[in-house]
Amino acid sequence: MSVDSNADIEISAFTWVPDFAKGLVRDLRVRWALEEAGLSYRERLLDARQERPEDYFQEQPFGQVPIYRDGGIHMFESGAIVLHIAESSEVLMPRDPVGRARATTWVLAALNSVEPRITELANIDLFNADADWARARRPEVERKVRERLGRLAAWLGDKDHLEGRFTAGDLMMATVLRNLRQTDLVAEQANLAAYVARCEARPAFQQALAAQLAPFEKHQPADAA
Ligand SMILES: N[C@@H](CCC(=O)N[C@@H](CS)C(=O)NCC(=O)O)C(=O)O
Repeated sequence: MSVDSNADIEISAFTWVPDFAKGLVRDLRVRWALEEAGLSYRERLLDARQERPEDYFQEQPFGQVPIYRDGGIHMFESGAIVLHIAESSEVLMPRDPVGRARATTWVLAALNSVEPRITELANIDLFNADADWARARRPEVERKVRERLGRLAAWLGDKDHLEGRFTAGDLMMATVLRNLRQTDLVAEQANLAAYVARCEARPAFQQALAAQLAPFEKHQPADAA
């Protein structure tokens, strides 16, 4: 694993999260990108159940994870961070302008066109499942997610990746689609399910996932056992 307390790059993450969030916290994207790029990083671990330290709001105005620091570079927003890391990695970002434009486009498509609908569904399923408003709203939200996934599956067709080879766009899209794991919506599209599995099978993803999960074991709160 590339977590190294002496590394120049620092990212933030949580010490522990409940089961529904394990493997989905957005530092995973950054860890994965760093693994793909072959870069080591150190962790700043925060307690998700406590107020953020006041100085953390200087790093992330909304108090969320992840942040990224490397020397004078201080960043927040997982999409911006992944694009930044991708600049130094041909694995994540093709060198040719056409390939770069397409990879960047897919990172933004994942975050702007796919993630909002998926987040709305996850908010219903994970936090509000029993609320009357959620029961009333869910079918329409699910329909909209299914519509987006259908279009995405049509784009993907029988390709292995969104643009023929793995890029930061696939990394971002796969992490977004994983937020549907409480549903069968991805499984409904066989090529999408295979696509997510293909991305998850990458050694860099596996290392990133293991690194996110590692602190959770150590910091398990007594009332969560
Ligand atoms: N748009 C932000 C969202 C970050 C975000 O939602 N982080 C969550 C964890 S996945 C968080 O820190 N939640 C705790 C909170 O909002 O206080 C990004 O992509 O970095």
